[in-house]
Amino acid sequence: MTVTPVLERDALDTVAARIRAHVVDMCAGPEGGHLGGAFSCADVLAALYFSVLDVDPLRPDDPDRDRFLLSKGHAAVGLYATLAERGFFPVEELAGYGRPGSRLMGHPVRAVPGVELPTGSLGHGLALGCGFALAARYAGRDARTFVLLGDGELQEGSVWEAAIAAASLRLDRLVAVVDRNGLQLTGATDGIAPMEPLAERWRSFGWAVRDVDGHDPDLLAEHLDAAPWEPGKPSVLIARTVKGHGLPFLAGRSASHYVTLSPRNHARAVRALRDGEVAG
Ligand SMILES: Cc1ncc(C[n+]2csc(CCOP(=O)(O)OP(=O)(O)O)c2C)c(N)n1
Ligand SMILES: [Mg+2]
Repeated sequence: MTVTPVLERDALDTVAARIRAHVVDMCAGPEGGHLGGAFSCADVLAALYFSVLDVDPLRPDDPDRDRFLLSKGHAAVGLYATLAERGFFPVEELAGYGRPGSRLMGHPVRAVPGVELPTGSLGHGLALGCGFALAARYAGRDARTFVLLGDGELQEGSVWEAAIAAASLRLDRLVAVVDRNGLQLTGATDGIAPMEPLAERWRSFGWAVRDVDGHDPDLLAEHLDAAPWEPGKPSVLIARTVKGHGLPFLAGRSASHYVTLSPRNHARAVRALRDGEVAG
């Protein structure tokens, strides 16, 4: 299956802005949502779904498709916005997020078109990604598997078991992205468990590593498109991001982790996005 990028590269910023706008609306509903971590990875999601991934919303079960796993499944609102924008289901369905009867729940499930596996219990996505990559190899398919991890999630030992396995198995069609926003639920990631030098850590586990600005979707797409970067090695892109990026009153703050926006803050957020104010 060949797929041409659905948009010109210079439109990725616009897509990311639309994803963030949907997230803001969803987080103003009764359920609230993980706004901060959805905002930090919105540019990664835009780059993946609108430039990199070989997927077809009309054939979500195509066996030759690339796979994407949102290992940091709590950022579901970001994934829903992206899948809807990409055409996996109607954008109007986003209004039902978190409401009784909706399949758009706090964490993604397979009932949602485009969701490969349920995620949300942190630490499992990379191992599952290894499975997809291995299965593709056995089937003789050259599909790639992408896994998006949180930086706090890296404290789960299972991530590093999977990292060892991927390098040992030479899974060079596997690409991990770390949303390096520096924050987890209760505060600064490095205040809880220092991770730097993060690139060196991954390199020492046998991965090809790139460390880039996570809010430049064109750049992200360029790097992700080019993977594998070293033959025989899995690739990891460390995306340097800001939690809540784009909302001056939440950017870089732990308070952005889970948010139910009041009508006033919803209006502030909409205004901030419209005016393109970028904090952080
Ligand atoms: C195994 C497990 N433990 C705890 C949680 C609760 N939890 C949800 S989000 C989160 C913080 C994750 O931080 P990070 O991976 O940095 O995500 P991000 O900053 O991108 O939101 C935690 C502890 C969980 N989902 N899974
Ligand atoms: Mg984080």
